[in-house]
Amino acid sequence: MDPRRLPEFGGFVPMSFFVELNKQNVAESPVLDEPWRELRWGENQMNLKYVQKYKPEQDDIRYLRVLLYGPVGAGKSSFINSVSNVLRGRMTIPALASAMTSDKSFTKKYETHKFIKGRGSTKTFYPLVYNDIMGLEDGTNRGVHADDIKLALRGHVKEGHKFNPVAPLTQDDPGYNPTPSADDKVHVLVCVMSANTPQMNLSVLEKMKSIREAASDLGIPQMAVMTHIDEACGETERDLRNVYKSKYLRKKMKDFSSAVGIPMNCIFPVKNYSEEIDMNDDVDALILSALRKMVDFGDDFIERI
Ligand SMILES: Nc1nc2c(ncn2[C@@H]2O[C@H](COP(=O)(O)OP(=O)(O)OP(=O)(O)O)[C@@H](O)[C@H]2O)c(=O)[nH]1
Ligand SMILES: [Mg+2]
Repeated sequence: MDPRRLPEFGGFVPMSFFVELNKQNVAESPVLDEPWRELRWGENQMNLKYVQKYKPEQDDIRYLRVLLYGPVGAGKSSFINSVSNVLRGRMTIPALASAMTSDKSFTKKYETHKFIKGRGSTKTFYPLVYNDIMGLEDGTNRGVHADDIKLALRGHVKEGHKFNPVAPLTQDDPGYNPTPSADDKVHVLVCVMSANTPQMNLSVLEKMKSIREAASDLGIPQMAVMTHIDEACGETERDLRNVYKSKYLRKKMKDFSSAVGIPMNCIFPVKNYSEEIDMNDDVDALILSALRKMVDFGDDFIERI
């Protein structure tokens, strides 16, 4: 019998129907069957303890300093807030993030963020600090100057210095610190980029490259966090545990890795706390996974200096 004359269809079925059926069967799934990177989702407490207990061994280094840089609006300030939330186990907002989309950086000053440990008379700070910085913008004389970030790497930028995109910091400037201590210097450099943006701008990429080269010359370890993974991939938005199954996010990470030159095993996808009002274990698991590596890489560097 002609397969197109199936009785249940009561007559003739057009061939395009079968072609369509076949297409649906072979339509590619956006997720892999197995994650390409193993993440143990149930180990939050262990990872949290690891980070909370960390203390640099050297006497002259009170803090392990992490410097974040990246394009405007990538989620640098939000990442600091997320780290603070995870360390303190509740929602906090130490770094102001901007809810407005703009091509101009919301963060303008060089600011160190410390995280409170304990309460009342036992109040101290974790020996892990983050420096937030103005975002990199497209074009010359816009956004933070790459030379200013290079000075920050060596500890020459004073706390509270307001970045001037037109004139990078010089030695005569009051914002210049001529005698940085060992813990004014940066111990880990972290690039923050969003998974939810199309290809990165060439001039921003050039700035990132020169910052990376300066950090490499100083031997500073470098890694990256890829934010906005929820907005970039529907499967990951539905369930964060799909992050390492998402073909789209894997491709995005690979593209980013080759564009900026940071190896895949130093790139960590995260979802920042943005619209949640309560803590979430899966959000924490990704933040902690990146945080643990920042502590390890930074500590390795501190051990070497
Ligand atoms: N959905 C989602 N939103 C995010 C994420 N990370 C940041 N955001 C939002 O993105 C916006 C910009 O984030 P910011 O943290 O201010 O970005 P920034 O890199 O500090 O920006 P500048 O200081 O302007 O350079 C805010 O509205 C955040 O709530 C994320 O992982 N997922
Ligand atoms: Mg900011």
